Amino acid sequence: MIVSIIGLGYIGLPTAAVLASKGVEVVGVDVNQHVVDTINRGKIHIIEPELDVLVYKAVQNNYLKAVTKPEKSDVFMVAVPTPFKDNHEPDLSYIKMAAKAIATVLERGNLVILESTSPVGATEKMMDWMREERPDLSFPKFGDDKSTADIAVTHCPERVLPGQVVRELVENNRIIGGVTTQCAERAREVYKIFVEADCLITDCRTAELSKLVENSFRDVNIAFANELSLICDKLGINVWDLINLANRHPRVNILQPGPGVGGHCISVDPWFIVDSAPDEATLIRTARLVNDSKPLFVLNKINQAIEATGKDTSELNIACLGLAFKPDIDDLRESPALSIARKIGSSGFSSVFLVEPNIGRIPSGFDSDSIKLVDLGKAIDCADIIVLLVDHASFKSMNVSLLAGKQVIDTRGIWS
Ligand code: SAJ
Repeated sequence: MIVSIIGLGYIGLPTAAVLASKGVEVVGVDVNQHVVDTINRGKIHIIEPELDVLVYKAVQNNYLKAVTKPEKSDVFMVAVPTPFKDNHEPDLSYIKMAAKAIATVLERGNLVILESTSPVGATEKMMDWMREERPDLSFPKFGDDKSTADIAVTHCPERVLPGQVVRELVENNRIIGGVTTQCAERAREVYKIFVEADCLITDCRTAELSKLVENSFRDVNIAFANELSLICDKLGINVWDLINLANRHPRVNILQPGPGVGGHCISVDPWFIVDSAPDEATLIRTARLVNDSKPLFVLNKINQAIEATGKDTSELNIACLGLAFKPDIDDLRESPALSIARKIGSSGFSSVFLVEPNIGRIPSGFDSDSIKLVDLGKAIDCADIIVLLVDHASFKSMNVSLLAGKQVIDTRGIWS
């Protein structure tokens, strides 16, 4: 069996490597030539624990190769981005491109699996885009288990946690949503090769919504914690102590507040539900707004810290600890830490020290010579104001006495 994986990003590449490690011949497809060349050298272009060794071995053993255009295969897995447009409407253009590219090499008996997080109906749209290109092939009809078709189509949303992807790919339960039950059963055979947990069969629409609901559940819960942090700030109460105490109740499990919610999943997916059911999804929308307002709260805290020094901004050095959207990864997508740091970068400080141990150069959006990417020691030494934005391991383990005499804004509560 040859499996092609379209999109070699945070999900596609680990999935390709895990499948290859089970002795499956995998073709990774990505439009980015640099990504393709990097993988064919046995290297990786993202930071994810254990992935480097897995990819190196897979390429060495000839079970994984990367190409820029799809080739004939038995199974096609689509793991491309599904961002939203300016009005929070889902942008399915990457899925459309992938569908059209796959269609050129599709053959009778192939299975196409959509893994990208998608609004309800996207799997059937993907099928329509393939059908447009290949009127010679028959495709299944939603829910019609009696029909037979040349191509099987399924939605199997990825549910792995960045930072633990390799382990979770194998250990997490998997939802397999077929256009028909037969389609789902075909896909289950593929996932059973590497998934040790349950592969749960449903239809593609339920699978689509289930993924969105999981991330919205987490977003709503983080919004609750973030709202508590605002309430506690107003009432002069330490929110971290409060949450620790409340969580000692047997049925309470409050999450942690922070500078906002980032990443390409939790800050995006709830909008797909809001877009599909705007009048009904009021709590889900409000949670998004609460989480998206948190960076502004942090910027207000920075202004208070400036005032407390009694100096002008232009006389002060500030350090931003962390730019990634969460600890110990290099992923900057939708990162509230990055957006806060960019605002700080254009606020007229004498120097802005960025500390992000997981990246090698300053990201875009920092245009002044006064902004430097430095190590933790230098930043702490030189800064008057220290803003902790990400709870990276190296920040948690640092000597807190070095912060004495500085204005400190700890958005993650690691030093509180
Ligand atoms: N965050 C908080 N407080 C918390 C937990 C998280 O502020 O208590 C913030 C993080 O700092 C980060 C954001 O939320 O900015 C999201 O981080 P996360 O670790 O909650 O989730 P992701 O985006 O890395 O991965 C999520 C996971 N979904 C759920 O846990 C329901 C993962 O299983 C999904 O596969 C992934 O989204 C995805 O790809 O959709």
